[in-house]
Amino acid sequence: MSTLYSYFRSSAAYRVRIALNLKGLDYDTVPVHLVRDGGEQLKPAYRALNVNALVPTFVDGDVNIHQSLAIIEYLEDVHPTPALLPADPVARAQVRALALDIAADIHPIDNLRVLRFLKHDMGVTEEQKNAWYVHWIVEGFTALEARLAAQKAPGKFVLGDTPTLADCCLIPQIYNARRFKVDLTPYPRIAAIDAHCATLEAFQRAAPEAQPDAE
Ligand SMILES: N[C@@H](CCC(=O)N[C@@H](CS)C(=O)NCC(=O)O)C(=O)O
Repeated sequence: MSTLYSYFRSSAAYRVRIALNLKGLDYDTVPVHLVRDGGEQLKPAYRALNVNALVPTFVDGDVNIHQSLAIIEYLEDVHPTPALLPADPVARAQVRALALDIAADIHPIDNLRVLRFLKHDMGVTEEQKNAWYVHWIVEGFTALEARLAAQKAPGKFVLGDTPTLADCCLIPQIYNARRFKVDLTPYPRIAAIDAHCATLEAFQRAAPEAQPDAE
């Protein structure tokens, strides 16, 4: 059985948990506490698995893959059905682009180590740190909502009526937005996709509160 090194609140690990569940794949969870004792991700034992000191890491026998999107694309290659990327090249590129809007352009600037650096090394206040966090979500969600609103045939998910890599990225980012009390009313399409995904078992089982290390 494969193992996912995860943290219940990690949105990057949450993406992979959704993908594993959508594909019906069993896995073991090894929690890596990102806060306790200065952060278990920074300890030698975890760095030996993933020198980046970030979760998730996916391990299956000799296979060790880091980066949530690379893990999901690996799962897609090895277990192609149900597909998380459309077959059509244009739709495939669009799904990847929407996933990257979140995973490359919103999430990294709001990551824990960035927030820690802002607070402890740059001397910003807690309020300024939170304003930074919310700012990048609002920027990203405003653009994403505009893209979703412009779709000619809006579906239940980010693109169409089946869940894709883009939904695996969006739902955890919405969880983060709620944690930081971002008002979601300006984003009705995003909120509708979230509401629909919340009815599905694969998303429910991947949620932070359903994890063995949930606090
Ligand atoms: N691009 C990476 C991001 C991984 C990442 O930033 N993980 C966060 C949790 S969501 C983390 O481990 N943060 C620990 C830290 O910042 O020290 C991926 O998609 O896997």
